[in-house]
Amino acid sequence: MKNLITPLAAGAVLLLAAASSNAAIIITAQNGVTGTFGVSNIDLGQAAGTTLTLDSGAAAFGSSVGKLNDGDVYGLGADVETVATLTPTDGSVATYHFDLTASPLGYDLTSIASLTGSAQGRSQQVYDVEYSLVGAGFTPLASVLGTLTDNGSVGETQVTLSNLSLLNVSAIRFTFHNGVGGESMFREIDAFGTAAVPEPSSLLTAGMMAAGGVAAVMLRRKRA
Ligand SMILES: [Ca+2]
Ligand SMILES: [Ca+2]
Repeated sequence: MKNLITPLAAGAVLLLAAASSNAAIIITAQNGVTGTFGVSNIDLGQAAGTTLTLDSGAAAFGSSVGKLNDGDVYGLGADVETVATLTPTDGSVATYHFDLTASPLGYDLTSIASLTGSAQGRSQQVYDVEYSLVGAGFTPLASVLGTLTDNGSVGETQVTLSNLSLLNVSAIRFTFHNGVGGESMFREIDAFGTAAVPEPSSLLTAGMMAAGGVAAVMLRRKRA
């Protein structure tokens, strides 16, 4: 089995290098009235083993970080309430940690969607997002600028970061900044992707090495 592990690990390193230089991200922002946008409850952010932490800053006005990945937008409250949101203080940091027990190679991330909704002028989105590959530290991915999003006056804003092509991701981290209305009311952040699988070339290499090992053993047996 040792032969199998070594080439897979080498293949994973190659994937990581490719991922960090190939990301051609597309950021789109849409504004709408209350109820315009939906959220997912089957995204990676809500996978069974995913954990979500508020690493620094605070959830203001009775809000909580867990509202980012509960698959719900307004809960039982009205849109003006913060209880169904994470309303992060300026500079707050929140991180999704994906389940590396379920998928040791991490996850191939395709898109991220964040939704704000407010009747208090708190729907503008201003944040930085970073990603971490398995076994590595955080790397900046993108900055969502308030100029892309709603001016904070009405309704909802959905921001989508697509075409990510990030392989072997273990975590994504968000640093939130105040918009024109002060702290913004984030109602969900969805992360979409799939469990990473070894590259076919890695499997081929592993298979060839395994076959080579078998051939070598057969050769030794023949000679013996
Ligand atoms: Ca979700
Ligand atoms: Ca939510």
